[in-house]
Amino acid sequence: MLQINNKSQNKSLGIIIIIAALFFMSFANMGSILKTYAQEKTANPSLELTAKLVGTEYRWIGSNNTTNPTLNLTSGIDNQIAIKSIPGDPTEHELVIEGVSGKGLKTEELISSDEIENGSSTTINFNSTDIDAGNYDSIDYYCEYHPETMLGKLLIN
Ligand SMILES: [Cu+2]
Repeated sequence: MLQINNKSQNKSLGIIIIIAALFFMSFANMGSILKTYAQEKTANPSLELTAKLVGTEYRWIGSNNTTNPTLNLTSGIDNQIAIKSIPGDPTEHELVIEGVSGKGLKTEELISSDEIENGSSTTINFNSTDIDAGNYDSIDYYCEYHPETMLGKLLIN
């Protein structure tokens, strides 16, 4: 009698362990699903640059108000980068993306946008499969007309 009881207790314990394991596995899965969702949600708004006069210098301002932000791009997909100008500001801006190699000595223009001015905006598509990212030490962006003050980095993850 005691032995039967023990066996059924062991069986119940086994079932409880399996249920607990499934429970935690689904939780772990849920975490990664939520994480992926959060990354997708935050990926796009960060790829927005507004040309703004800050004091006496033009800067690229990111969507979360950062100056010349590092743009985090996803490899292998089209990353849309939007650039905007401020209405009433007649100064022209143009986004250029370049690959930098040879310890900063060699630069190669990869893409350039249309010009924006006076409230207009445009987007460019950047897909890492279109370029050989391994050829470059870094990939940078800048404004054709204000390359000293409107510049930043692209990170491809
Ligand atoms: Cu500019």
